[in-house]
Amino acid sequence: MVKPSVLVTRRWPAAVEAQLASQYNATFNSADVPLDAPDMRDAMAKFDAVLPTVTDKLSADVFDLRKPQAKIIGNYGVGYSHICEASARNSGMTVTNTPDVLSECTADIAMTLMLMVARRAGEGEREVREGRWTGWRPTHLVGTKVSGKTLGIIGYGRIGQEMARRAHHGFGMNIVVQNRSRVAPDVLAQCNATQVDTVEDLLPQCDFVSLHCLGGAENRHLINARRLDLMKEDAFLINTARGEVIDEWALTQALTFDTIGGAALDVFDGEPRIAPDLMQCDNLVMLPHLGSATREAREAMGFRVLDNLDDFFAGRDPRDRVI
Ligand code: 8YV
Repeated sequence: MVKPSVLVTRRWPAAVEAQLASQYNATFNSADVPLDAPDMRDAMAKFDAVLPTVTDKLSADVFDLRKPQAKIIGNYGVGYSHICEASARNSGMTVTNTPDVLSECTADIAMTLMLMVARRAGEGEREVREGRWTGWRPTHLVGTKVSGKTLGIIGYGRIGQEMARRAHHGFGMNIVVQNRSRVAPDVLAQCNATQVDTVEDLLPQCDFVSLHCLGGAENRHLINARRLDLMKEDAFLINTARGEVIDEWALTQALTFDTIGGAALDVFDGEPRIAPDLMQCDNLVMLPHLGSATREAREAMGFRVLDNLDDFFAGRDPRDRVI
């Protein structure tokens, strides 16, 4: 049987690339430079499967082909707001993602960010490295206690629930949840969490707010100036979801005028470009999209894509089919 042709748009962990090479007629991007739109269109016209990441924009024009060869887009990652859903649906292509295998590691990064911003770890690190540390004193870089505080979680899917587990069972935090659908009582009970109906209900009660909702058009600027205003003036905002969920201009205003305590971001609108104003905010921690960046998670994500491909080309419905 002829092996299906597969394009892998970025470098993947070696073990996964080896497996892909043995099972498929695989083409790898050895330069690891993101594909531009014409290259991506080209890929859709030539390969049976295209395996993109968050750095590939699969907008409507990429699907606008008379006769695409691609039958499946096996996304490497759980979020797929970089793929135009309507166009993918119209084209009849199957789209899969990689849930579960990165939930713990992404929640770990959200915890890292929460602790870093509350305890001013970013400021401290910059001070030490820049040779500005003058020694211990009782008033030096005094932060905010995390244990026992109230954490609001917007989006109570797999990653939101992992975040709650860490915060509640590890740090004794009270958990308040906002989610687009009703969360089952037994799931809430695992972390003694309370669900509220709206983002407006959640924000004023929380010392920390962590975003775990979908990205894309439906949640663009979910956190805007009006909602930032509803946060306590010493509360912290954490984002490991997608950059577009926060209106970054409004966030810069809130950080500059201290209307919130601080923020910590792993994702940015238009990343890897960072809005210059954000760079000026000392009460902000920034990481370069490290949510799933562990050896374990990145390998598991790759093997999960392989499982989805194997199912698809064997005529089965892939377990992680989202379109
Ligand atoms: C991935 C992520 O590494 O899975 C996601 O949605 O945000 C990241 O952790 C990235 O999307 C890879 O495509």
